[in-house]
Amino acid sequence: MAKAEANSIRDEFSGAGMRFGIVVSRFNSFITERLLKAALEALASGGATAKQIDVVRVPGSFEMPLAAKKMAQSGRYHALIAVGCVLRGETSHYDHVCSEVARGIQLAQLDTGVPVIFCVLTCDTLEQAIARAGAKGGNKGYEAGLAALEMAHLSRKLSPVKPKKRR
Ligand code: INI
Repeated sequence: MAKAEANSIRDEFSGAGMRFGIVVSRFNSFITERLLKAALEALASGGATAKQIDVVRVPGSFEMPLAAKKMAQSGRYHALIAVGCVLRGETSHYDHVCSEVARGIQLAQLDTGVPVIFCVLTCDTLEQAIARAGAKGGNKGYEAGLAALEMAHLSRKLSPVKPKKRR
């Protein structure tokens, strides 16, 4: 008889009983609204209904970490998604926004223990962004929605087990 393997913690993609929050940057909304639409489709594919999802809009990607952290701290969500699009301009502004949003989103999830999916396109051109926010080359928003479903489950499974109360 084959020896038993270690417990495998399976990933799951059901949104039943889960709550999700999405922070969307209005900057480059032509792209971010497409990413949002696809993220909502992915959550719906897992059975998550509109009632289970809150969408919060912020001015730009730079503002997303604070909004995500506050949402995570509220205790209302099993997973969050940060949706943004940063396009390279002529100055170093792009680099500052990119590094701070990535750092801030990572800190938000590590500080709170609530998964925050990084759905921020960082592109040199609008064409590159369109290719990643459309049907043809796939849509990073859809991938982010699936990641949120998966991480919501994994995070719940990896959380401390509550000891049973003694009678
Ligand atoms: N915000 C973005 O989300 N994408 C960009 O491409 C961008 N550019 O290029 O400037 C951008 N800037 C705004 C920034 O996120 C803040 O909203 C702003 O600096 C106010 O804090």
